[in-house]
Amino acid sequence: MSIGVGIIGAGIMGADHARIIAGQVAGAHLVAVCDADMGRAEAAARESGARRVIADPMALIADPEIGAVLIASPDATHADYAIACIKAAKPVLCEKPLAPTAAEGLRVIEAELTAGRRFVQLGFMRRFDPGYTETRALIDSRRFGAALAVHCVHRNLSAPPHFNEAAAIVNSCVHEVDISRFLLSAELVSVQVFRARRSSLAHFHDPLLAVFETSDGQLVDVELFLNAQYGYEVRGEVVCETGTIAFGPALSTEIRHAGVTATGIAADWRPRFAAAYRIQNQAWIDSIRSGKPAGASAWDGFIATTVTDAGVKSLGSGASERITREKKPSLY
Ligand code: ISE
Repeated sequence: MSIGVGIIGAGIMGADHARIIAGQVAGAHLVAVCDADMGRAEAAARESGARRVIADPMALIADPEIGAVLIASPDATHADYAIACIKAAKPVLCEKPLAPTAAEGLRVIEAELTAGRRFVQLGFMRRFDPGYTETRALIDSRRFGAALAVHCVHRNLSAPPHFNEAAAIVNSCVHEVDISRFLLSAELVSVQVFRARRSSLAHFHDPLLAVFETSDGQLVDVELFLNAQYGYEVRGEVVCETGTIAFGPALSTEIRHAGVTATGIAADWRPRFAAAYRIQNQAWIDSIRSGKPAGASAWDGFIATTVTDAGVKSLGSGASERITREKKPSLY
């Protein structure tokens, strides 16, 4: 039987997920969309063909037609909605981050522990991007020896007006936190954030440079430039003992004309990670049907918040901050 999905949040990601669930995922159908802005919810429902618009997120979670919930509302609301879904025994795909702080993220872990079951898949979609999965398989094969260091580039066209330095860590850099753990199969033990010379076009100190140290002694550097002006670009390179592995950007056509080579650059993450979102959402639905969890767990989301907490602390102290090592419950 097809799983009825309800989406909380009809902003840029909620609307995109509505399109993906309605048109690109097998075994599920979109029942309803919810947003504090009814006009926005109606527009997303119209565009995706969702039958209903529900004003209250808690009513959406309780709705008997809805078997699974996708949370794409503002970051600060993720934990409360995820906990409500766990209490209602409904599987959740929750956009990243799990929460803006570890203290809030921990509440979701406690709710799953109380329920004795995992309900949450975290939307770290890069884990499903073909470039990242291939890179991880190459690292695991040790074909080029051990992985020693990773360089990451994370650039956005421009940051929204509500963004600041802390949001750059909590909302954007959280992807590199998760992908470092995913690619290297290691935990992060420290983080230090540096401020580069500030772009005159940014409304907060941008770009930032973050450096993580892993439990295996590897270093990961991340250039976070959220007002790069020219487009959206996410890529990186893993340095191994006898070679390097570069990942991203997603390939598009390359044009050679009039003495110039040109490739398109996406304006935001949706086209760049279109395959990742589609594969992620299908894996979510498949995992509900099979009972076998897929992708990042609430635990992965929680661990990421412990790192971003330390990153925000480093913004204040200017120093390298240790990350508290958490003991993983057997549920995960
Ligand atoms: C945004 O929220 C995302 O999740 C994108 O993937 C990321 O690249 C961007 O920096 C975030 O603001």
